[in-house]
Amino acid sequence: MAVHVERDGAVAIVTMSRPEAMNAFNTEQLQALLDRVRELSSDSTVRAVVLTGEGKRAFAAGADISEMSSKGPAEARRFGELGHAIGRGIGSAPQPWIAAVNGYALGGGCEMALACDIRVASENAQLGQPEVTLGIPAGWGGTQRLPRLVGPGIAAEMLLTGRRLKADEALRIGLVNAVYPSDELLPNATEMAQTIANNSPAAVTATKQAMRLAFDVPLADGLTFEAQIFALAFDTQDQKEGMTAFAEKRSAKFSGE
Ligand code: DAK
Repeated sequence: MAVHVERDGAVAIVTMSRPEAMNAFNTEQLQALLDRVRELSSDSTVRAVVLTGEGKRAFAAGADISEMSSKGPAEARRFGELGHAIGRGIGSAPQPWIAAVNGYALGGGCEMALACDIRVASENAQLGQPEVTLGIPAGWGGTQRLPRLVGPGIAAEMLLTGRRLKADEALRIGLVNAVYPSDELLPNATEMAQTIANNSPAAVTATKQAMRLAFDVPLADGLTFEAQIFALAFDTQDQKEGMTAFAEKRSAKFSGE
C-alpha cells in the first residue's frame, strides 16, 4: 500500500498502489496521496503531473468499502474531508494534473480523476459513481465536479443510477479527452505532460488558475482576473524568452521566472 512518485524530467508520475484492493482508498492511502500532492505542489522543478493506478485493472475502485462500512457520521466526515483536501490540493497546485485512467475509476476513484485538470483513459477503463448503490451519495466532489464537466443531465444519470461508463462513452461525453490501448496510455499521458512542461510554467499556472476560477465566479469577475494575469505576464522572463525565441526561430527555454 503506497503512493509512488517517479520523475521523467519535469514530469512527475504518481502511482496509487494498492493492487490487492483495486487501488481503493483507505485512510492510509488517502493520507499518502495528500502528502504527495502537497510535496509536488511545492516543488518548482515539477511542471506537470500524471496520476495513475498500479497495474492494468484499476485506476482506483473508490473508497475502501470495508473500512467505510463501520464508520459513524463523525468519522465519515473526517474521511470525506481527507478526500476533499486532495481534490482542493490538485486544484490549487501550480502544475496541471493529468489522470491516466487505466481501468476502473469508480466512486472516489472517478472523483480523483475529476479533480485533475485533464483525463485520458485506457480502452478497458470504466468510470462511474456507484455510491447510491451502496446507500450513500458521492462525497469527494462528484456531485459538483461531474455536472461542471459533462453537464447536469449526464451527471445526474451517472450519479443517480450508478451506471458504469465504458471508455468509448466516456470519450463521447467529454469525461475523458482520449482513449488509448492499455500499453500506450501512460506513454501518451506522459507525452502530454511533457508538452505542458515545455511551456512557460508561469503562463501554465496562470492559465490553470483562470480556468478553475471560471467555475467559481461570474463571467465579469473571471474576465477581470484574466486581464490581470495577462498584464502580469508581461513582467516575466518567460514572456520575454517566449517572444524572443519566436523572433529568433528557436525553441523557447522557459525558467518560470
Ligand atoms: N473497497 C474495498 N475493496 C475493494 C474495492 C473497494 N472499493 N473494490 C474492489 N475491492 C477489492 C475486492 O473486495 C476484492 O478483494 P478480495 O475479495 O480479493 O479480498 C479485490 O478488490 C478485487 O475485486 P473483485 O474481486 O471484486 O474484482 P472484479 O474484477 O470482479 O470487480 C470491481 C472489480 C471494481 C468492478 C468491483 O471490485 C467493484 O465493484 N468494486 C467496488 C466499486 C465501488 O462500488 N466503488 C465505490 C466505492 S464508494 C465520503 C466521500 C466519498 C466516498 C465515501 C465517503 N464522505 C464524504 C464520507 C466515496 C465512496 C466510494 O468510493
